[in-house]
Amino acid sequence: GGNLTRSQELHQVPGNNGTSATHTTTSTAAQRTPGHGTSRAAVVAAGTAPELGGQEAAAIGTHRVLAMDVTLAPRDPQAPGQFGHPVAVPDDKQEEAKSRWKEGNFNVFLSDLIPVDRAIADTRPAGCLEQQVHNDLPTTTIIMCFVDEVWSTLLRSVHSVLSRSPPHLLQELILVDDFSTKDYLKEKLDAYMSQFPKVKVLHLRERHGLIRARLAGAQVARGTVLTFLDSHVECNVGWLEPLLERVRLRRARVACPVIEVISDKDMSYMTVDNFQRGIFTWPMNFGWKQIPQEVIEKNKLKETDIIRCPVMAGGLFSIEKKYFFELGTYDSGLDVWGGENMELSFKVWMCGGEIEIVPCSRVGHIFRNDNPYSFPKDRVRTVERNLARVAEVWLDDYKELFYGHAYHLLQRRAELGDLSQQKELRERLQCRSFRWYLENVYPDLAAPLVKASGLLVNVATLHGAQHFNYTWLRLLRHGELCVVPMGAAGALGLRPCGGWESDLAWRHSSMAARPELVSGIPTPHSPQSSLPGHWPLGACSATNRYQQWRFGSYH
Ligand code: LR7
Ligand code: MN
Repeated sequence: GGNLTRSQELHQVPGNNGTSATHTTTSTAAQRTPGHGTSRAAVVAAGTAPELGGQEAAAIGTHRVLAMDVTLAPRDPQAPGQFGHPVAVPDDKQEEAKSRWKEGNFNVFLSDLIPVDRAIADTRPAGCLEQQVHNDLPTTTIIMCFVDEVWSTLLRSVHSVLSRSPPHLLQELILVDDFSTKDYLKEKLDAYMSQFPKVKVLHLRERHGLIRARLAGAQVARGTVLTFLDSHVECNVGWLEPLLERVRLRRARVACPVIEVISDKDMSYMTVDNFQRGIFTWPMNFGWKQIPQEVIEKNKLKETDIIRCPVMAGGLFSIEKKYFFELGTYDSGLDVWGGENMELSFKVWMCGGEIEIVPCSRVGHIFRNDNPYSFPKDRVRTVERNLARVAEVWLDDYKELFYGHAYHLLQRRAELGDLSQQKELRERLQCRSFRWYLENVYPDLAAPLVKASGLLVNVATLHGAQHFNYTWLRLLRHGELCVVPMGAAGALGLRPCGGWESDLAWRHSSMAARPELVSGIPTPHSPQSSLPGHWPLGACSATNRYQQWRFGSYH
């Protein structure tokens, strides 16, 4: 939900009968954020699989990706939604469809209408058909957690795995029922799944939340690789082998499929633009970012090239089981939903691994505007707390940027719980700094350690004061000293900044866009000297030019 909506140019896949393409365009906050800094995306976009050619291929044994597919001969070619085509709700069913929407926050009526084993168009780039994978790929356990998932949607997810994964690679599919309340997800689900020997249903006896539910699945998994999926997906043709191939080639690697879009409105299967990286913007909002055209051209990137990502979306990925446990899995202090993708992404990169999107692996996912299940505690607070835990453990000094963009969380640091185990883990794994991550993995993220700096000038008097840094924690900082109100008269002085006390904070608004309108720093009634000194404080006023200050530069 929320900022996690996959939104970008969406292209309806032409079906077998040549249906013309429709285009939907939406945009994310992340995309609307103007790009900062240089576009050195090439650094993170390069790095294709070493192709196995000639001799090596012969020695190890490789084959083309097996296209386990029902697309060519679907059971019922005339059924609605077949081939991933859009479906319309009949006029006389509009009310019903509308009333059922909230069962899953997508068009549940249509999901029930289309076959659970429908065909979808093979959306892989053409070059994928020629690619080779090893004969001895590792096996995988697929872990699909759900709470109150829509019946037909859950079944379609399961069928897509079973019918499009080579059986010898599928160790098992574990459905982790995170204490669902719906009756059909109890005996009826067990009975249905009993026809598939590889499917296991694990009913949790209390709500674990997605993060701990995944761990419950991981504990009992027997495959070499864990592959996590959401419970409203459709795996596309040949989706599994390219993921396992990447993990086989390097174990310290998380391989993600391209996440395509199953429309929440008409259930059509839509492909997405190529060359998208998983990124985040402050304060740690996940998003997608297109690799700039010039970078694509300069590096002659092909549609089939592996794309290295600063962060992953979180729901769909393969990771070697042993490696996942070496990394300490997820921080089990994370609650219910959210932020775990950031945690694992930082951990993987900073502790020596890498995260990639594998264009020859494609899985559709129903994107919806809101979670259809309830949160044990407040949703926003839960996610915010999770993100703050991640910031505290992984961001070093850059956590100030996180708090600067989510300032209200500064007051809630006491709620974060014990972080010592996570910090110890980071020590033990000898992980790199966040600065290293920024420089090497995500160089195009704007991450200035202070908001503004330089000569602080009063707009009314044009009086230039000392050089100050205005920090994300809103301190007016000069080296180790901070500007503070002093004495009863409310004049200013300098004092050691100390830790994270917020009583030293100064409000300074509308900075970057129109620096001449900055305001909020102290009211000087009788301006006489440089800061600090005789600048008595007064109530904030939008018009008092003595309260308006400008820094030398804004970052
Ligand atoms: O308490 C819960 N218990 C669960 O078992 C809450 C959720 N779940 C299940 C749920 O039924 C679903 O199958 O966990 C899965 C993920 O929950 P969603 O579908 O509500 O999440 P999402 O798709 O909105 O959000 C994305 O971010 C989440 C953050 O924690 C998870 O990492 C999701 O897996 C992730 N989904 C994807 O990456 C798919 C692409 C979306 C994007 C971007
Ligand atoms: Mn989902």
